[in-house]
Amino acid sequence: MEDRFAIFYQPIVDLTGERLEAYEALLRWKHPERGFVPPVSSLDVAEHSGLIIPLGKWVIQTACRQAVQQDAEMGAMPSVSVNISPRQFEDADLVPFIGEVIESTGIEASSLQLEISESMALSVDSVATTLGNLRELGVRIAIDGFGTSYAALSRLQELPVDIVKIDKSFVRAIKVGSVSEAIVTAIVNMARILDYYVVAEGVETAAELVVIRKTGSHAVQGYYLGKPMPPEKLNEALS
Ligand code: G
Ligand code: MN
Repeated sequence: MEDRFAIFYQPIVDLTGERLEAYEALLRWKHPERGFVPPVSSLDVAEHSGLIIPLGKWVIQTACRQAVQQDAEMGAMPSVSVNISPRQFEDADLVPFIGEVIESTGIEASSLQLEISESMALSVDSVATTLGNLRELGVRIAIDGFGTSYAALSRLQELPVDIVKIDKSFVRAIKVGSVSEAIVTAIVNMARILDYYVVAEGVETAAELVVIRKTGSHAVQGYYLGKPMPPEKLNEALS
């Protein structure tokens, strides 16, 4: 895998202290000519062919190993957040595998976050059981793309979830006094009532950050705060 793929990490920053809370592990494909590219189309192929299972396992394993290494080098242990695809989520081996990775890498279980998309959380029947089993391992669960199926909040509420990541589409070009500001504020309020830790993703400008601060989110992620970067760079960003 190492010669064809790499993991980049994107900072998730605390709103009040601008402290690094976590970083999201994002898969990059080493393209022979174009360099590192987000493997959008190949991920789709991987998902449909079942290759996502070994690839996804490699990402979980590598991200946990690098997080422990980071901790040893920096003495700082932000959480690492890993995306789980629908196919991976339905794999019967997911829960035992994550248990093994926690054991073998020595990562603090609470420092591992698993991101599952909101649409998946709402469509998979066994979601509550699997999330419950994962939570028992001590990992934290994040809902990615939060707010896109807004009407389904009552269903989400029944699931064991710790973190919600407000979808980029709400954050894009948000302005003071705009309708999107009102929508994000409403989503954040609702999420806070349910006791979720709220991350606003896709913050690209200083102006967007100013508005997002007012909405009451706990943390932010986006190009303005930091682009996905290789682990060596993250070390520099941490120091
Ligand atoms: O689905 P998920 O939220 O995991 O998507 C993460 C993707 O979003 C990554 O490919 C990452 O590079 C991209 N991304 C991260 N921050 C921003 C941003 O500020 N703007 C845009 N357009 N994309 C972003
Ligand atoms: Mn994500």
